[in-house]
Amino acid sequence: MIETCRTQPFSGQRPGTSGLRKPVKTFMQPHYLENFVQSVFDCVEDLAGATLVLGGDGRYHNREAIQTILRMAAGNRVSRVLLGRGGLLSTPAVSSIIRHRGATGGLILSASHNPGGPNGDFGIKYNSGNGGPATETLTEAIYTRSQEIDRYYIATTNHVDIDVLGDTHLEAMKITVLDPVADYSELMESLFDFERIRELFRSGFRMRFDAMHAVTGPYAHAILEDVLGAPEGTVIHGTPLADFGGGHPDPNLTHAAELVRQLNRPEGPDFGAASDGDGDRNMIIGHGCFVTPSDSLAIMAANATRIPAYREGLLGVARSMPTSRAVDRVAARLNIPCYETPTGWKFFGNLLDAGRITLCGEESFGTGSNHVREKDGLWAVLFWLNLLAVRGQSVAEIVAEHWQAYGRDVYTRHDYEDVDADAASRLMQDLRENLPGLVGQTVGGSHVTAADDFAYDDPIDGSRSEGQGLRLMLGDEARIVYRLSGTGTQGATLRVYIERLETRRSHLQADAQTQLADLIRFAGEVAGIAERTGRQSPDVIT
Ligand code: G16
Repeated sequence: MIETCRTQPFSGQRPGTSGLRKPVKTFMQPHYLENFVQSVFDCVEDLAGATLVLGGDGRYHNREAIQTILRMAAGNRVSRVLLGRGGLLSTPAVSSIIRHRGATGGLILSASHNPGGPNGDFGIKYNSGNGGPATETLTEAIYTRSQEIDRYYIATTNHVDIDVLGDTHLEAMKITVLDPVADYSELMESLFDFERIRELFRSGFRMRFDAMHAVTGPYAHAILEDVLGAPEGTVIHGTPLADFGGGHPDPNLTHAAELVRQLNRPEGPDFGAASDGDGDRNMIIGHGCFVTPSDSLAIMAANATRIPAYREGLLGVARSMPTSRAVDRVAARLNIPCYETPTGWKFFGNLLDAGRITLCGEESFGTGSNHVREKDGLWAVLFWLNLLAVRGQSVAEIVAEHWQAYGRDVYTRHDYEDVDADAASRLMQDLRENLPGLVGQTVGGSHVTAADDFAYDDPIDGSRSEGQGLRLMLGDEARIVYRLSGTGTQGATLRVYIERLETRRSHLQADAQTQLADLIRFAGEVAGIAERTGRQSPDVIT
């Protein structure tokens, strides 16, 4: 039976950089999840009779939310749901299933790299028929709907078994429980030279992949160990846990500290990688060598033709605005276009769909290509494995050669987390007003040559996105960017991105914090970070 439940709007259901993310406790309030899901359903065209993909990263509340969404999908006359077994699907796997099985769209349950458990975060986002995150136009429509909603539709059936592969029914709706890994693994095999990677492992090459007790565990065990023959033990923290083992599933130098320690030991492995809660982020490290996400994107672009899927060359590349300009230098040399978009994977979708770009990436540990419409953690790891196998060099050697050829965009990001939200927005507002006066000032020998509030005009659909981050451009190809994160759930997170091009060979390997010290100091002073936030230093440095 389908029931119509009366409800009232909740304030604050506006999707952020990537869907709606809130503390689990917020999502567990009666009607909270239902209101948002119904708002999505009310905005998706041709929902009745549609096929949807559904899965999440396995965090606390995932299984309960899946049951609710299944009953609501039946209540809204969806004809079929493709569901990952146990409610698990990585974000790139959802994107791939939507595309390859011709689904109308999909719902992903994840708060990405945010901690899980009863006191952690939960999240939900809708991906459209191209497999990519809903556009800003759609997320705004969903938000508007959530502010006027007064009813939702739900089947009264009790419980669906989500752990057994195969078909079941809920009212008239068919539910197909899929192996979460199979389709994705096949797609990866079609892109990379798996035989070459097998040879690499056979030759004694050692790797550690840290799944951080999140969704990529089953994918990494299956692909790296079972299919590619990496020795057992290559994948660490490979069992998804509802609270990620109490950890923070964010693949960076702070939160994947154990992996970093292993790679830095003299007898440590040759290659290390990690992924986040929902499997779309990646961190790449070599033996004693961390590859910044911006450099990783540039190195991938420069070497793409060595990888089977990209042998024909790249149509173009794109990066989010705060990502370093390392990839721009590669694009210039390859004579291909390079687009600069706001933060958020959704801004790459149109460029990928229109065939303007093949590779794209962000400083926030995200890289991807036109094979899906999400960033893809394991894809990036396989790309690097394939590259290491073909070049027969270490990660450090590949990075060093790249810097010698293109220069090094020395880069760092400083995050101030859980800052008072009003103080953070005043800081940004005042800085915005002061931008014109900063032009012409000199800092540590560099001149501020331009300053603006970044806005993006989408070349495909003509939409304009304003207020996407404050930029100070300096001489010597230096830059400082300030943004407020759109993914945090506590107070505000201020991100400051600092970079400068280094071309002197003797300085290429120097420590980034030391090399950028003058710019870091200037960035703090200009925005008054210490006085306004009460913080003397950032919480996370990457
Ligand atoms: C999301 C988005 C990314 C974005 C990142 C950080 O990633 O998909 O495009 O770069 O958030 O955004 P912000 O700087 O606003 O916090 P994920 O992995 O969290 O879904």
